[in-house]
Amino acid sequence: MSFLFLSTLKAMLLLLSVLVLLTQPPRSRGAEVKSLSKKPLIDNCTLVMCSPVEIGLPGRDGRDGKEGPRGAKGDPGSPGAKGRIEMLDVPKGDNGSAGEPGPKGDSGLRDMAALRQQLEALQGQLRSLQGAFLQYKKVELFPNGRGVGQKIFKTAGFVKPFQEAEQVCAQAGGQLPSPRSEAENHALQQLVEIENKGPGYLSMTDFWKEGWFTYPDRKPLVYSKWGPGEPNNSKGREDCVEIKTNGKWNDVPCGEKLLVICEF
Ligand SMILES: [Ca+2]
Ligand SMILES: [Ca+2]
Repeated sequence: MSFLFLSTLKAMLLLLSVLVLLTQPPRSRGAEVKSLSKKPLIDNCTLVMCSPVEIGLPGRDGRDGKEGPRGAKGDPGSPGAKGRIEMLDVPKGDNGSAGEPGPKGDSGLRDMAALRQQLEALQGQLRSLQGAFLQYKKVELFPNGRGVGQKIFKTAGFVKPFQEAEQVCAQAGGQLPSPRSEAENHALQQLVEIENKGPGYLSMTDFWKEGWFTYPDRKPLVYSKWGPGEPNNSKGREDCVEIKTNGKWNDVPCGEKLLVICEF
């Protein structure tokens, strides 16, 4: 019984398959057979269309697209490799020995020679001026002047009271004589002798303290040539000093008119 049923079922399924095949269009069947026989695997479209698999195989690469916009500036690159010289890292060598001195220049020598010539010329002019000055000094001091060291004494050739004699010398830029050595006193003595107008005035007085003679700046004497018994302040009114023809000093009244000699 069951065998009979199964045989019947197989027969019905076979019959059903034949009916399905017969109901499909003839062109569709032919195309399917043709495509499968001529392009088995290369035509992907055919395979996709006809294959029951849902995810198809990758397609061919497409054509390159257009060039895109310029990109942003990239980050700085890493430092390059060390250069050749640094890589060698050769230590610094010692200084070389000094070279031989070059030939002497002649510019400095020319300057020195020019300066020497100028110096010799100035020295010649100085000697000439000194000679001219000494000659002029001799003439000026003859016969009523004397030079002693840095001092010059010269007579005015006339007599005056003490105060007027002081004024005469001051107006000439000098003062009455203040002999501070034997040489200076001797020069004054010569002038008194040459003028032959009697004794001459000296600058010292005892105005400020009787019997205590000083220079005009009130400093005490450093040299003196008083005659015997002088100063005696005769009659109590002798406060000035005269130098006689023998070079001795004597205190006298300041109102006496004596030879004016100035010290410069
Ligand atoms: Ca006196
Ligand atoms: Ca006297």
